[in-house]
Amino acid sequence: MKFVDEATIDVAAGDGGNGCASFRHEKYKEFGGPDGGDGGRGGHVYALADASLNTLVDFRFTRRFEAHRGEHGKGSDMFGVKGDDIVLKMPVGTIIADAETGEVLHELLQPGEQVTIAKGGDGGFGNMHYKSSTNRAPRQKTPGWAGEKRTLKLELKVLADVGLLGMPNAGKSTLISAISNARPKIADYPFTTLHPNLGVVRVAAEKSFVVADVPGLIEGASEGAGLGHQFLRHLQRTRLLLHMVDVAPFDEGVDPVAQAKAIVAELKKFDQALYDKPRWLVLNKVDMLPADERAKRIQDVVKRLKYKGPVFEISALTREGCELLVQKVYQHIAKVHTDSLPPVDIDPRFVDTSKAP
Ligand SMILES: Nc1nc2c(ncn2[C@@H]2O[C@H](COP(=O)(O)OP(=O)(O)OP(=O)(O)O)[C@@H](O)[C@H]2O)c(=O)[nH]1
Ligand SMILES: [Mg+2]
Repeated sequence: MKFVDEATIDVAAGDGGNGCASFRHEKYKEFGGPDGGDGGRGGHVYALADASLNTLVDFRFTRRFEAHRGEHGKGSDMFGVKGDDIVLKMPVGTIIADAETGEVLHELLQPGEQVTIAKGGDGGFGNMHYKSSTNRAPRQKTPGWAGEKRTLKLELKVLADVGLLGMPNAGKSTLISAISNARPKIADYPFTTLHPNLGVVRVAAEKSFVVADVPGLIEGASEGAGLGHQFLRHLQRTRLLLHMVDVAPFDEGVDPVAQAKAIVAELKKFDQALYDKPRWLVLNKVDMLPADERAKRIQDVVKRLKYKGPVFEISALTREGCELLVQKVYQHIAKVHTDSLPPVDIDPRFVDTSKAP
């Protein structure tokens, strides 16, 4: 399942510096002539396709990017210094369009591809530029040209990296709301979620992944029980499944272990490849367990499930354990991601964005 991640940003290239009008004043030298230098060019704004990024979430935190202006020209033949350029790193596949007209300006297709998205203004001419045989003392100078300023809409079609799997009411939608920008409906009745929701999780600057919340799965789904199991196809291209289990079911008669086993059986019936994907156990609603029984109850669930992989104890409601889960998921995704990428040469000159505001 694809969804479109979007961001709108303002970019401003630097204005050019003004040209200077000045005359050479030196001892014993009369009529020294014009020596006003040109202004420096304003900084450009570039977009660079970076294969290690997979969402546009960073552009929702910083929305405005301005390159420096060029310096003004000075006397004694001094040209203004050009303004520094800035480079905005974007995921491969980003479509850059003019926000007002909708016109597509660029599509970043190759890792390392770099395009200019706002051109710095040229510096103005100093008066030394206007010197001629007929005008030996020109006073003309021109101001610098303005840098381009525009509002851009960025769009990226993203695929989910991680899928949430579990019984209705396990807390899948609560978790995606806690960790991502998605705000699906949450309620204490089963089958609240009828369609998959995708959310972008920002782990840190330039570190993010996409998570998919799907409807609840129940025993017999392969025969059409509940909402069936067709929606599981949305998880087929993910790299990791989080199996959410409610460890404190409201109904005392419900056994979390039996529920978890039923989910795994349904998964296998749907698709062997999905069943074979890495799957981590996420025990949710630990806030509902009495403190003195918590460790024992969790140990019991893990033991009876004969589960050997990573186990997380969380409360999607209070957010306990969610930060750790997010960090571990990101490490896993980033590793799979880089392992599957061909090596690319990115011109190191363009990688440093430390000067970006
Ligand atoms: N106490 C507690 N309640 C939780 C927790 N996580 C979710 N809930 C509650 O459990 C109920 C179900 O949560 P949802 O997030 O809608 O569950 P879901 O897995 O998305 O359910 P479906 O969409 O029906 O499949 C809601 O009333 C939530 O407030 C938790 O960690 N602790
Ligand atoms: Mg839900």
